[in-house]
Amino acid sequence: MPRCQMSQRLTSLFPEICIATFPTLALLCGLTALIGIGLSFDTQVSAADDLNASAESDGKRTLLFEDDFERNESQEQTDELGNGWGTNSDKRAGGNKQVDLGDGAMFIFRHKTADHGVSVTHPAEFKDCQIQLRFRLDNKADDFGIDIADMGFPDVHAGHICKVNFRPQEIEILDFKNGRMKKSYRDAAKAGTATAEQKAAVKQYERKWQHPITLGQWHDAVITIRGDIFSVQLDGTKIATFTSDGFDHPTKDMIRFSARREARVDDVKVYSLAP
Ligand SMILES: [Ca+2]
Ligand SMILES: [Ca+2]
Repeated sequence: MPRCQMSQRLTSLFPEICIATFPTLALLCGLTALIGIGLSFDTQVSAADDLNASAESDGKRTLLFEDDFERNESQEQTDELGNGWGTNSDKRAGGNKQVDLGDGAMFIFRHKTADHGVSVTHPAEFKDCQIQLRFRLDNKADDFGIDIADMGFPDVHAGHICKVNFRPQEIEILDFKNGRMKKSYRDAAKAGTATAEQKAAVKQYERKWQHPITLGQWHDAVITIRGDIFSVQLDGTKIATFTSDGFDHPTKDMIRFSARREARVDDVKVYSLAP
């Protein structure tokens, strides 16, 4: 019997007996319960791995691209990520460097002259997808977002279909297609003419989950978009699931990482999922 199953069985059998009668057994029981807590966390992680492994072996998941960033640029003055990545530094930061390769990871940092947050792009065509990566935030005001776009879709601003934002205290999922990036709404919002009804309507396409994301530590994230369901797993635990029909957009073709200030990213894997 695997250790985790055995210890879970022991904790379910022993509590009344040991607390009521034998102090030594009670101590043993407490230790077993502690081990059980540790193992239940492991179990969550391995359950997620099993799910991923089975999706891949069933041929339902196809790797579109991956990057471990174990390389360096030929110079340190401008962005030079290679491997199909682009950035908005020419357009928004006067060509100043905002994304660095170093220590085997991608470091995103907004230049002081930039008039917009940093965007790091990579083409990826799919309808449903799974994106795995590690990220790190170092400061209270930092965030990191994964934005999914259809660059040719005319009904939204700048191709925005949906997005997840990671902040030190929360995770946010947005259906941009029906919500705040829909052209009709965004134009009104920019012109200052959006009505209270329109503003309230946009809110139903956005959700936030309070969840602490420890600063200065790497976190494993898995986001899955399947049909109209967008889910987020962090450090092996499913944290957020949101259903909205904008996620079911059929022709997504670009992934964009965003950071308002700074973020670090590593071990990116992007898969398309079969229906
Ligand atoms: Ca570098
Ligand atoms: Ca790496």
